[in-house]
Amino acid sequence: MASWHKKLPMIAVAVVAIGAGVVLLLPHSGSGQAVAERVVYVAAIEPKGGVTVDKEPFPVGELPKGGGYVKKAPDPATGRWEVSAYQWSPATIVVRQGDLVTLEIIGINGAKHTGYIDRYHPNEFVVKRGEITRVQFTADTPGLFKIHCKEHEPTMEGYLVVLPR
Ligand SMILES: [Cu+2]
Repeated sequence: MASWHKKLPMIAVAVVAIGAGVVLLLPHSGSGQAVAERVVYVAAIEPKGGVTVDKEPFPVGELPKGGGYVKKAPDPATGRWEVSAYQWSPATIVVRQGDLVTLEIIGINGAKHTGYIDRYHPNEFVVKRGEITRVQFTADTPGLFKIHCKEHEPTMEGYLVVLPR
């Protein structure tokens, strides 16, 4: 965590020595709430449903392209068909302006996800199944910012919501 602070020069961290002790002061907002270090646990998931054609006919309509939607035609042997959609879970992440944010992302479904976040993490990061990818940034600007996955558009799209202080 010590190296974490070194990466954040815009956060004015004042160290004040009082007597023999040292007190670490984080900046405060007008509302009196201190800047927080937030760890948000995120998963790359693929909710799936399936049924056999004797119970529900296979829907013939096309789903939007991009890799996010997956529909498997009925298995000739069993008659079972399946549908799924890739998602970030949670898809909406809410933090406050000034927060030091770590997204700890686990890959559960899908071999690989190439993600990026508008403004806050334009450089791509990769999430692999069974591995954790950590994405860190300081939420310095309020607003809504999309969280993308290049392999699974349009469904694997989330929002980072940065609330103003
Ligand atoms: Cu993906």
